[in-house]
Amino acid sequence: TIPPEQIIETMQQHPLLDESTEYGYGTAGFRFKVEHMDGIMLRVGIASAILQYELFQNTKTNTNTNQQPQQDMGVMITASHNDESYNGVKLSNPDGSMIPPHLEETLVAIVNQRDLDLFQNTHLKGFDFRSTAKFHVGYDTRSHSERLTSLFIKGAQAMGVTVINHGVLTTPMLHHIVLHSNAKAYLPASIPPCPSRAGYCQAMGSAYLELCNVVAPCAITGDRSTPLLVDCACGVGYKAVQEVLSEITIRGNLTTCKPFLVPCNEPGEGPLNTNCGSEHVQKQLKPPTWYSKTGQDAAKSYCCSVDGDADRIVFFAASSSNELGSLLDGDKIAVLIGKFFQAELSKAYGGNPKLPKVSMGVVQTAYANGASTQYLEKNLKVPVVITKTGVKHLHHAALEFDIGIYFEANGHGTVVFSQAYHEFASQAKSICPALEILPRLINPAVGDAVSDLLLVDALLQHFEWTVQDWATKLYTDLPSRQLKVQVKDRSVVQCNDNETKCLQPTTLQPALDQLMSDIPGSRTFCRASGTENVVRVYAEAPTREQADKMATIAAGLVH
Ligand code: NG1
Ligand code: ZN
Repeated sequence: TIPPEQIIETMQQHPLLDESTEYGYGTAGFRFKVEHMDGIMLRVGIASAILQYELFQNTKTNTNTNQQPQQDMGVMITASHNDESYNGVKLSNPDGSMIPPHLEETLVAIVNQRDLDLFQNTHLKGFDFRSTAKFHVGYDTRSHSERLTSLFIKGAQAMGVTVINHGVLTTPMLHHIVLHSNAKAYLPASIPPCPSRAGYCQAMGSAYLELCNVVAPCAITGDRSTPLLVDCACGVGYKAVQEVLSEITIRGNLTTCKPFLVPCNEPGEGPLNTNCGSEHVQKQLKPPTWYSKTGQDAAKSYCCSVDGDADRIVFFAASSSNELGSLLDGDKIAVLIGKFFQAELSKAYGGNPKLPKVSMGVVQTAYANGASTQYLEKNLKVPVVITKTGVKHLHHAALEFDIGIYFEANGHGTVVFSQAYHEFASQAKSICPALEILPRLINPAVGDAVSDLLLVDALLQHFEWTVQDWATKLYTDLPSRQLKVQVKDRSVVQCNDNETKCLQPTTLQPALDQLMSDIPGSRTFCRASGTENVVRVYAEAPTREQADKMATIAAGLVH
């Protein structure tokens, strides 16, 4: 611990760049052009001790929670799908989820305190500097991430926080490590704690092999005709996929087989997230540009793209070297997982009707393709909840179900399981071993591209489906188009609670309503991004031309 005067001196060396704006905790943390991040990172480090202190204080008065003092928390330094000119920071709760709104408020108040008399801040009054806080830290491959991490560490250590620096990680690895560091409080005994990068890779590799063993033995018994090409967006995903693949190869005695996963597009091969990665594929509806160089037979393509911190994934098949044949987005992943769970549950209840009942639901946002929502509700008869954009909102809503499947259309999502589910799965194990294996392959803390790609691969092998089968056998997406509108101040656009209607400017929604009534079966909405200074426009309609035209008109209304 260093004396307060020295902390203030360090803060003076790293001031907040913009004196007049309040830096907000957006959809997924503080995320700005990198020149703004130095001052923010140091202050987040200082605030980290107080966050843990507040969490502990709150739990003393809240008997409904099983949180105990001194649980580890986490910090990830990344700007996810944004380009290299951005960086950011996201914090993790002890259970690996995103921090709750009251901690975001504390953090924003401390980070934005402009006068340096920090210790008069209400959050710091009475703060005990013998901090027992412990933070796990990870960062992405951006050139500035390591430097920003050291500023976080400087601030945190000044407050007496113990920092465990795990180096370069995927975002979901960091959250998994935090969750597993507090295993006793949050994980059932059937999930062995593995709070490290190596432990994560071992857990993923062994759960994938176990799952294939019971639902798709063909996946791991010989050469695959078509391996899965993984577009790693020139980021952290590359090494993670390599390590998990090597774990699977060794554990599964697959050294003589052709690898079923081929990581492509490694760091250094091009600028991060530029013309590649899940955001490019999902929003531009185009294959990553490197795909044309692979010389792949487009008819057989089996590919996926992750984003810069590997918490999102979309799958695709190309129709030619530079055209997308099919896009399998977060909605398609959620439906695939839901369909599998439903089949396993009915097998379990068929074998033993006395098994306790568990609920299952899917959480989406307004960006979910209307055809997916309809398929879930009408065909699978699974309840669907629509929340605001941002996984923190989806995650929260998913906790209401025993099996809570949540995915944003952009491929960011996972499945959360209740305690009741774990008890059910252990009883159902002899009939349906997959039900007990899945919570070890799925990362319950946060969306995880590596975990998702293993899960999807096992399920496609199980159904004996190609990507094209997956694209056509469930439902057909309504053509949709997303556009970004550059604006001076994105906050002029304000929405209702689940972002389906614009409240400000008041003239906007009536104009959007008129557009929708002109095209039956269409839908459009606009909202301010929480990660970039843009307004996002979404449109879906019965034909591609209508969707594109509608998006262009709606974008014109925003200007
Ligand atoms: P914003 O920029 O607030 O739309 C984007 C994504 C979110 C979420 C965050 C965090 C879309 C439309 N929005 O948020 O879903 O993933 O980034 O990465 O894809
Ligand atoms: Zn991401």
